Amino acid sequence: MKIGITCYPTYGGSGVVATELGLELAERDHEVHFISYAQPIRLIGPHPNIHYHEVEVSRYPLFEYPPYDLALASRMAEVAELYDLDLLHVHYAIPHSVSALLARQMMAAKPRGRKLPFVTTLHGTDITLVGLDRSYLPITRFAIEQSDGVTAISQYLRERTLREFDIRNQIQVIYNFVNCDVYCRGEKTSELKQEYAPNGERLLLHLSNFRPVKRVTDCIEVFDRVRKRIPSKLLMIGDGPDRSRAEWLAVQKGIHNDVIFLGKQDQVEEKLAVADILLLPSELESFGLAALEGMACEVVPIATRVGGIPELIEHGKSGYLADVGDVDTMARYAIELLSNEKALVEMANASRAVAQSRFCASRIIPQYEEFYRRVLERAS
Ligand code: GMT
Repeated sequence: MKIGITCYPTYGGSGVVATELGLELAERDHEVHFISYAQPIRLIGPHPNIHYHEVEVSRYPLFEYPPYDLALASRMAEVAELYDLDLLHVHYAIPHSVSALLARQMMAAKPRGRKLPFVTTLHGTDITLVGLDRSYLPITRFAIEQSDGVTAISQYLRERTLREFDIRNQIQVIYNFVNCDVYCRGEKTSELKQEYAPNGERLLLHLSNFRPVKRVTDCIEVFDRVRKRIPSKLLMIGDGPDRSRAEWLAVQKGIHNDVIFLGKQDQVEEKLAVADILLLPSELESFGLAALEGMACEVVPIATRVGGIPELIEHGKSGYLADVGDVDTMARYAIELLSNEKALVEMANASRAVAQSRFCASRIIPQYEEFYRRVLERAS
């Protein structure tokens, strides 16, 4: 198939999923065309089946708000025609599904009008935050309803979308995935562990875009409690609006020398694999891709019992769940686990087993391929 993929290229889990999906599809001999305003961050190195088309947005003085969604729609239609795309797959409803809808109409209106179906994948904040903003709700609902196929990344998100948007589409759940051959402990793991924990300290880790919904300061609170009992360090990977609040809190608590802010990282799997525990204390998480990536690397997740996280983590078996803001309980789980090597190893193995048996790319990508086939059949 020839598939056009659009996502937010530089920020957030939806862009990561879209990029990894494109890479996996390209490996399976599909032709993939990324259409976006910047090259997706995880799209490194050339691949014969991957093409990237940049969307230029002109900054004419009259445009106080440059119309990216229109430029995107034009580019989608252009690329679809030039490269004879079979379909578009947009990640994150706003504004991508609206642009795809326009591109579909542009293609249909051509003299030898042709079909360009599009699939929308809902990721989370496009529904739970942005989509419910009154100014976006009607257009988001309309574009979802107009999609030729809709997928959501958890049951939670599917049900919430159907309920709150009151739409009649079928929404298929296709979970987030991880390439278990890439996300695993490897040759470099112990060398890197030695670098961050030279005296054999335990390693806790957080990975996100540091937005308020991630509650990054809770990571500092949890770590502060753990560190009082167990020699340990905290690795903070990523960047975003709440980073400086977290840095300041670490300074105020006098623990900043043991909290390592690494910023945005390439080859995130190598850093993840060094950790014992991954903290994900989010206010809301429609799936929790970072937890899954950690689990594939045998890192035990301690997360909040919100959104789609319980679909991934079974409390007490493949990680721990606590209420939002309950940093004492999260710290207690971490201390208990880090004090019991046997329990830690067992749970780390259980985490990896969950990633392998339910969420590996090899299981999930065929679901997308099948979904595309059905959409194309219906559209023909
Ligand atoms: O929260 C983020 O990291 C960004 C956001 C996005 O859409 O870019 O992530 C969402 O999509 C991820 C991939 O599907 C999910 O694993 C995250 O749970 C989800 N984030 C939220 O729901 C807050």
